[in-house]
Amino acid sequence: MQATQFIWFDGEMIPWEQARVHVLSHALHYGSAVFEGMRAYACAGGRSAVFRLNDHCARLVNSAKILRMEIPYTAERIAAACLETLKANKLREGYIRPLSFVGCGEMGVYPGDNPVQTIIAVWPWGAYLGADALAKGIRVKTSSFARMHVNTLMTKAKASGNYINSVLAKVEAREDGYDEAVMLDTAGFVSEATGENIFLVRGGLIKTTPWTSILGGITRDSVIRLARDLGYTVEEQQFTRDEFYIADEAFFTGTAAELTPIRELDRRVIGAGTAGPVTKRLQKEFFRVVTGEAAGYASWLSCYSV
Ligand code: PPE
Repeated sequence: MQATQFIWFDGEMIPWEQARVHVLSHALHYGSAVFEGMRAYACAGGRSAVFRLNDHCARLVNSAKILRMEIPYTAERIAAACLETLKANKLREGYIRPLSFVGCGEMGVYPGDNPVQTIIAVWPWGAYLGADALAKGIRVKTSSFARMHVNTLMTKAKASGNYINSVLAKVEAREDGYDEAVMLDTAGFVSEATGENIFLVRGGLIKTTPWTSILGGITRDSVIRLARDLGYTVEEQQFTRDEFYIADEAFFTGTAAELTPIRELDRRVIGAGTAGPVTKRLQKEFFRVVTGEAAGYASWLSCYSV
């Protein structure tokens, strides 16, 4: 990770290397934290824009609500602080990571009155799944780990503790020579990847997993809207791994992964084994939208200049 200068820490802008927490923080022991990931893109005329800033901050607050954690800031305050942090670091494009966590106080599972602390860090972040991934697509594997059951952990909360399931799957996939893992839900249907939602294209129809065992991806929501605006039919429907094998095209969506084509699942080549035409069209449109080049999506962009 490429360090920047300042981290926003409960209302103060402090030097990156001084942003420390106590080792007895509740979140470190029990995973009691919620976070977000956003991207800022450089636009024309020296301006920049954070993609769907307000929606991400609203999701952060909702994640906390699900966990019964009280963040002492509104979504609006956190959104403003994200822009302040980008400007303080003079970052024209990069990744934004707000995190609210249960801090230090009483020890034990019950979080009690331990303070909820919030940080916002920003840093430059290139292609998440490797330099070639966006152009050529990636190789993925069905994980031996199931996505957590909807009553085991709350999949709609972007909660730190949930990510141990992702870490297990990601490590397995990488050690087995794949770029990413596809996880099935506990009923056996395709759910999501370790940090991405999943789309298939088959017979001109676009399909993505319903909002059940997945995190409601903001990129997913954006791509559904873009695809429909381009005239495609998009269905939110369960599908199995073998439907995935015989798809014409497949891709992942996520803030970090953006829109990454999938060229292989479990050693079955998907379609032509490269980014397909629908994937490429949506990818192109996505990058036009996030950089402010497509008309009609201005409400998704929070502009700033450094
Ligand atoms: N599912 C999961 C499990 C997930 O973590 C993400 C984002 C998504 C779907 C897509 O959501 P959205 O970004 O709103 O479209 N994963 C974040 C964390 C990546 C990381 O390595 O950290 C991200 O993409 O920022």
